Amino acid sequence: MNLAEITHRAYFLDCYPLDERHLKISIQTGKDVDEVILWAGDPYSAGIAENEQNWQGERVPMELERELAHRNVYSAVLTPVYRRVKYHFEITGGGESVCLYEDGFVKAAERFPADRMIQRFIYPWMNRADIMKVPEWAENIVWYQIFPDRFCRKNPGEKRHSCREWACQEDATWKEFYGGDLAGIRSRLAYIADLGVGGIYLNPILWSDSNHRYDTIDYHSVEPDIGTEEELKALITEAHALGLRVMIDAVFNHCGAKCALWQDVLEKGPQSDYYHWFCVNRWPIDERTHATKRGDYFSFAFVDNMPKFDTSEPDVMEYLTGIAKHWVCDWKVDGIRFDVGNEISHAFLKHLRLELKKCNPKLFLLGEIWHDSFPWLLGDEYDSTMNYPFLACVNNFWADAVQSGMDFMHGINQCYSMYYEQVNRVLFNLLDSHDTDRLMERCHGNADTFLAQLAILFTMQGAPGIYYGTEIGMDGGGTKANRKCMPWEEIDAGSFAELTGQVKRLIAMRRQYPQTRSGNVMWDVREDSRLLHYYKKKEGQKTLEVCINAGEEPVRTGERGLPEPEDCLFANGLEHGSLRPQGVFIRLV
Ligand code: ARE
Repeated sequence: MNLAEITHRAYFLDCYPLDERHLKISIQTGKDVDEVILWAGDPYSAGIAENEQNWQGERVPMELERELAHRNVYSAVLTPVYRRVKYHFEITGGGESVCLYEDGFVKAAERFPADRMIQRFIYPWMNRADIMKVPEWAENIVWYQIFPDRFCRKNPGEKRHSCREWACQEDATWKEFYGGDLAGIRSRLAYIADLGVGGIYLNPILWSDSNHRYDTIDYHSVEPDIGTEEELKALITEAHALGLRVMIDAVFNHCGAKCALWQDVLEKGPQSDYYHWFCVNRWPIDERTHATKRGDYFSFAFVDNMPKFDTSEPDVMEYLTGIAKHWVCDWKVDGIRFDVGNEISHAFLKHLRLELKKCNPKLFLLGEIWHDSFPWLLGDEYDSTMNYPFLACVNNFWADAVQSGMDFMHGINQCYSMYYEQVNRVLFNLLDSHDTDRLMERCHGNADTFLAQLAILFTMQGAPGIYYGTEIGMDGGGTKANRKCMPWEEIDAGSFAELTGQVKRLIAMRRQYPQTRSGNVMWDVREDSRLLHYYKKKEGQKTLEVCINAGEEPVRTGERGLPEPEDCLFANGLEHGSLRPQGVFIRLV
């Protein structure tokens, strides 16, 4: 056995409470391990000053929970009577057995000399306050993301910005306005609810400089071009009446250059009361050239007109906390998505969570982080993250035809091995957003592939989100064309009814069958096949089978018992005895 591939460290992902009674213990090993036994028991079972050599735990066989590309994850769930546990592992592979203690490996057969000091792993106490809790409502939701400028325009009146004629344009750059507004969204709430989604995620809605509104001018005002604070509060009330949650976008990493806070700094320099609110490195700032590239001050990326807050500053923390409290206590938002969520200080996020959860203990806090988000998901900051690794895993499987179904399984298992189970239940899984090519664009207009990928999205654990227009197969690549206007005339004429019907069927299946939301996946995939075949299990429920033919050839009944379409919860590309390439079926077995 390659001992270097065996890793465990008591705490964090390897040993943590699922709730007040259950403690999950995991260990990662190489592929050369056949069995892992957990020896677990109470640290004080034989009294306080006991002889470690004589300590006896109980023998707990560990389950092979997830197979990753080069590692395996074994786990067990304990219910320690006294809320504490001491343990070590006995690992067997290749005909040898070793024990792993906190201070290293020992050959299992060896007996310790009486005077040797050893240290087993210990989880000292399962304190309630330390157990990660996420809003239960967020576990069963499907999100619908709306880019306000492009969703629906209702108020024809004059706007701050001149708006282009509402049309589904290819070249809708990030500088042009089309005038989508809150009244427009309100007028389409029934349409949104009819999709079967359970929540709306609104891209920024505060007074800003651009059509994406990630360059905030005034944190206290709704963007006048889209409506008033009263209209926003009415939208939230009406959404709640339809059973829709509302999550808004917090741009707390930076503001827009026209924000009065930054303007005061530009005018007064170090004499400004807000000079320390930002990351200014030298003064005066030469605004004519790329000041941030030269380092005069820091901004989002090198975007000069997005000066970066110093979120380590208590004044900044208090200011932004007050803004967010208003959204939670007065606007009654259900969730907040944090833009550039990985650059806001942990200190601020810890403070913010404590303050906001006092206002609403069931508030959902989502970080926009494109990579491993674990440091922000320990239970004292975000509840969840935008699961871009999931998007990449699905995208790369189709983009790289060499990948097998087993490669895909390893990729998905990796996504779910990164966080606590509590987080996995509310992961914001997505296949596109306003920052990426649209799903239909990446599927090159192939509706079969598009539906196959949505079938994965809606049968994996987490809180899946679709980007507005997904339901009509809207395409568009890059941040110019991925934010087109919704073609309401065509939608209302039923031009997209068939595809929208398929998407609605997947969402309805998601809501009706808890197996789709379960984390218990049994894979049936091979290294020499691109067939994606897995089973979703949920105690007390029939097993859900998902089968996607991502290969080039049809799958015939001879190779694998294929159902008839009418016997499936969802089927696309399934004819009698054949599942065509990019075809999918989902059924109960
Ligand atoms: C626009 C154009 C860009 C152009 C830029 C120049 O889209 O192509 O280069 O202008 O100024 C908002 C707008 C964007 C706009 C941007 C800057 O929506 O359209 O760009 O402002 O003006 C990283 C961050 C992530 C960030 C993305 C964009 O980690 O937080 O970059 N996403 C948020 C929002 C954006 C928003 C901003 C931040 C700024 O969701 O919509 O942009 O407030 C890899 C990396 C990621 C990286 C990702 C995308 O995966 O790992 O870290 O995300 O690529 O680049």
